[in-house]
Amino acid sequence: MSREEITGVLIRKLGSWTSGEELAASFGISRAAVWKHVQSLRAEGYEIEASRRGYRLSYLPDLLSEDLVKAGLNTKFVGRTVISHPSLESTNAEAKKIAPTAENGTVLLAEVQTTGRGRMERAWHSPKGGVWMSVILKPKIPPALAFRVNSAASVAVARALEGLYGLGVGIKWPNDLMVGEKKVCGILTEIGAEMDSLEYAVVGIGINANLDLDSFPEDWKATSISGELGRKVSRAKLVQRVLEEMERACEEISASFDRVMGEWSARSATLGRRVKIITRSGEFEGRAEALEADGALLVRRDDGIGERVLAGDCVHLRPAEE
Ligand code: BT5
Repeated sequence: MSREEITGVLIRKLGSWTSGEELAASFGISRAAVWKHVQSLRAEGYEIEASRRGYRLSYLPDLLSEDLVKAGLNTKFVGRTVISHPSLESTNAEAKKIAPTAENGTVLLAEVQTTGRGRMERAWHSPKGGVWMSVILKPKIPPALAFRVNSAASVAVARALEGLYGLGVGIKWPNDLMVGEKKVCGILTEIGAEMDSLEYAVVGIGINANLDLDSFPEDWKATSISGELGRKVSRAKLVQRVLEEMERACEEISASFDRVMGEWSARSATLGRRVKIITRSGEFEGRAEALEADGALLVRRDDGIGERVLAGDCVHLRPAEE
């Protein structure tokens, strides 16, 4: 019997009473042990009333605890193991440590990251209220196709944000999720690989969920879900939906990647725009013309030459042309 199972029962019966006797009997433990679990849940912020009728959960805290993320999660393998930390330097750094031995679909969460990272060693601001998460995936694909995991993740988060909140989400190449011109989510995928096989992919997802953006520099052009909706959202529900969509998109990685690519293109906030591309070897401007099958962005320079960009930064210069 685990605490997780008791929480699961209380969550399913949110707002109704369950007798202590019934809980004790169904999990084969004493009533005193049930009471101990209830107290530890209360200490975490769950509001649980106790009376002669038993226990009644009346308030779910906005926590990314293992219990809350797993209760009602509808996946086969993503999120079977969930590890939650109050604070970590970076969920990606921690995930890479455990990835070689972790099971496929393991999820790491932190309420706060002290040194969250973006691409190219940039800092990712990760205060309380966001979703800072890494998912360890072990798809059976060659390392050359690892970019597919990244595309699948952006499509998955976009599907989740749209499905849950009706937010129109665009994907800015390579994989920033935008509401209008503002960034709501960043994704950083890191891999471990042998010559011919991918050992693991750590997909780091940072979603500005319930964040007040006053502390964010204006020039980051960031937004948050709560800022867009004017209300806070349940982060546990958000994580669940992202994990469900991730699993679906993962299954499409090998079976029907065309569908992911099609959706990635259809959701692209970059195609058709004038962009500035910044790579390690320099920068240039042009018009973003197409997304290619290997994830490259095809940019037509002003002198007519087409450039395939596989890695780098892309700055949107003007709104999409009609
Ligand atoms: C990204 O990098 O967009 C990838 C961010 C991935 C973060 C997740 S959180 C869980 C996991 N663990 C980690 O340590 N990381 C991953 P990039 O495209 O390089 O964008 C970074 C830039 O975005 C920064 O230089 C800032 O300008 C801006 N920025 C930083 N924090 C932000 C935030 N919370 N929201 C919006 N923009 C932000």
